[in-house]
Formats: sequence, C-alpha cells, structure tokens
Amino acid sequence: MTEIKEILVPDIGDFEGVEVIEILVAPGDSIHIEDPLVSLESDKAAMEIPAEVAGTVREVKVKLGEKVSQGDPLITLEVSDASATTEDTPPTTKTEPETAKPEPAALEQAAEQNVIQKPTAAAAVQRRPTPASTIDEARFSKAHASPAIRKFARELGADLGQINGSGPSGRILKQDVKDWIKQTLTTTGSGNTLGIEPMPEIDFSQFGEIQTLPLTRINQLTGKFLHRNWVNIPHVTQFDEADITELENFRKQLNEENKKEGTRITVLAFLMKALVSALKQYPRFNSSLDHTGENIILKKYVNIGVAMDTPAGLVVPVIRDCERKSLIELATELIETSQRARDKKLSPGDMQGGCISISSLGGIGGTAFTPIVNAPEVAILGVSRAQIKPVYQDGEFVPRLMLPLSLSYDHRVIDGANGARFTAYLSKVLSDTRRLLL
Ligand code: CAO
Repeated sequence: MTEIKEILVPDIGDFEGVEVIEILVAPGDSIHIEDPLVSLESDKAAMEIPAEVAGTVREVKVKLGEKVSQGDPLITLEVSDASATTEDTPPTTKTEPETAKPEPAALEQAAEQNVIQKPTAAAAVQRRPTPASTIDEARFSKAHASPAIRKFARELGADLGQINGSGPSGRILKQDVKDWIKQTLTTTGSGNTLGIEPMPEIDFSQFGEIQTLPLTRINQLTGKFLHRNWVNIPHVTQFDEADITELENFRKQLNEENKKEGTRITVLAFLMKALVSALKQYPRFNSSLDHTGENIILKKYVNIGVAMDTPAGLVVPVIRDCERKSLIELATELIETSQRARDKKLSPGDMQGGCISISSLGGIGGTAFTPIVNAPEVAILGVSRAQIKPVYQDGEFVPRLMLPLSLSYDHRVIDGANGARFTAYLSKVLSDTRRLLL
C-alpha cells in the first residue's frame, strides 16, 4: 500500500529561519533512508537533512533561498512499503491521506519552481556520447552525490568519479557537474584536456612483489585539484633568496621573551607579514581571474592559505584577515590551525577564501621547488630550508642566513618582470623587517 509522508525540518538546535542552500532531490527520485534531501545553512553551520524513510519524491515544498525552521514541511514522499519506515514514526514525518498523483506536467512545474532545472539546451547537446563520457561504474557509485545529481550526471554522461565536489564534505553539486561538462567539451576529444593518451594499466606484479594501498580521501581530492590546476594554469616559478640573519636573531629574541606565554614564532609568521606588505605593493598578486577569463578581480583583504602536511594528506587552511593581525596573533593562529588540521577538525569553510598560499618545506629541507598555484589564487610562495652561506659584502665574504624562495604564479595574470619584482620585494622586507612597518 502506498502512503504519502511529509518530511519536516527536524530539530536543528537553536536555529530559526535557516536558509535552504541546496535541494538535492526532485519529484520522481527514488530515495533511500539516510539519502540527503536538502542542505540548510545558518550563519554558524551548514547541515544536510537526510531521509528518515525510503520512497519516491512526490513534491519538494521548499525553494532555494527560502528560510525554514523546525517543523516546516520539506518534501512529500510516496512510501510504498510501510516496513521501509523506522519502527516508531519519526517525529519529522507526518502521514497524509493519499491524494491523486499529480500529472507529470505538474511534477515538472513543481520541479522548476523549486529551481531544480531540467537540462538546458546546451546540456542537451552534451548528451551526445563523447569519449570523455565513459562512466567508470565503480567510481561513479562511490562518488559523494545525491540521487538527483546522480540522475543528472547519468543523463549527461558525466562520470561522477572524475568530478571534484565543492559542496559540504566534498559533495558533488549540480554546478560541479555542469563545470565538468563544460571543461570536457573544450577538450580535443580524446578524453583529457591535453589530448594525450591516458596512462596504461600495468600489472606490476609481473616484475616483483607489490602491495596496493588506497589513497586517502584527502589524497584523492587534492590530487584531482592539483592536476586541474597544473594543466589549466600556465605556471612560471621565480626563485630568489632573502637574507634573514637579522630576522632570525629577532625571532629568537621574541621567542625568548614570550617563553612564559608559550607562543612560538616561526619564520612562517614573518613570511605572512611580508606577504601582506608585498600584496599591498603589488595588488595584482591578490586577484583572481573571473569566469570569462577577461577580467581580474582585485581583493582588498588578505587571507593566506598555508599548506599543511598531515598524516591524512595535504590540506591548505586559510588564515583570514592577515592584514589586521599582529605577528604574535598570526603565530598563535598558525599553531592552533595546524593542530586542528592534524586532528582532522578543519571544515570545508576553513579551506576557502584564500588570496595567496604559502607552502613551507623549510622545517624539512630542500633548496628550491616548484609549488602548484592554488586556483582561483594566482600565486603561491614556496619556502625551503634557510642555510648559512658566504655572501660578498663590502669587499669580503660574510656568513649570512639565506632563505630560498620559490614563487609560482599564473602567467596569464602576472608577467615575468612583476614576478621578479615581487620576490625581490619580499627579499628586501625579510632582510630588514623594519620595512614591514612602512
Ligand atoms: N628554514 C630553516 N628552518 C625552518 C624553516 C626554514 N625555512 N621553516 C621552519 N624551520 C624550522 C622551525 O623554525 C622549527 O625549528 P625550531 O623548532 O628550532 O624553531 C622547525 O623547522 C619546524 O618548523 P615547523 O615546520 O613545525 O613550523 P613552521 O611554522 O615552519 O610550519 C607547517 C608549520 C604547518 C607549515 C609545517 O609543519 C608543514 O606542515 N609544512 C609542510 C607543508 C607542505 O607539505 N608543503 C607542500 C605542499 S605541496 O606544494
């Protein structure tokens, strides 16, 4: 027997008037228990509302941008088997007498009203199978996406396994699928953006003993993201050195003075200060290309991403409003953020909104490297291990502590001369930290 159940907004804590930021299902979708239905976002948190019963979506009762509170209706579901519900009727569902099933046209209208758009004409063109649309079923089924998005991706031949999710917890959103399709359509037709052959599958066991280890979720996400940036951005890396002999003396003195408070200032905090100053001097480094690729968007704030090595993989949390923070505040926030990164306590929001990134390998070693730009940012500063080197000054060689800098930038936005000016400026302010006061 078919029953109609209404899914209501559950108890979401002390929140009233929470915004619907995403609708993850459409009329006609079959959903299972725990499938996410809608995403809500307050100014403090984002949350998904999961299905507490399985069934077929009959009507979506909310619209994108609408504000909802506990008890408001979200979705009506046709539940064909009463056993699909939990034993006690959940407090967030309400049974209604069955009414006549809406005509398909009405369903479509409801879907449109709820901004779950049908594929556009452009998308319809994308239905033509292309080599890139071959779906890897295993990866597709593991992808983090709602039933509506799965259906949408299937209609367009989009392989969810190849798409980076930009939603909460890396969930794939409709826009991600559209972006992927757009990018795929601009390929040469061989299934990747460079038009080169994919890597061959090799059975390494024929050469000796092997062990297969799965990549962590962070490894997989980061890998896709880095690959995208590597092939899309024309990178140039500018190398330079900064004489940090005085800075190091000052740093040690500060750490001595702050011993009691326990705040440890590393070179990284000074680098962030120096970047704030350099971005003021060269605002083009604090920009992003807009979606047309014809304009750059200059940012008046300075949020710095810091690459952090954690047991689960590389993460790049963003330290916000660096232009308003003191050296000690930056140092404290770095310690606190790297601890949260290692404890896997960062949220997706902590990783967004960066203007430029720093990748510091100085604590480990190396003389130089070529970091990959963290798009939509246009530059990233790589830092290697400082070493005492003989520097020729006033007719003699003197030992100075030299810090290697490797600045990668997007050559579409920044030309070579400015790349060199930027690192020369960084070198100047790091060599004489009084200049940071100017
Ligand atoms: N030269 C010489 N010594 C350096 C240095 C440098 N450039 N940078 C740091 N050090 C020293 C520190 O002073 C510290 O020594 P003390 O204990 O004697 O003070 C030691 O190395 C360890 O520093 P740290 O790495 O713990 O601290 P940090 O603030 O420099 O960096 C963090 C913090 C989170 C960025 C770092 O731990 C990290 O994860 N780095 C890896 C980043 C990464 O993976 N990048 C690659 C991304 S792919 O492009």
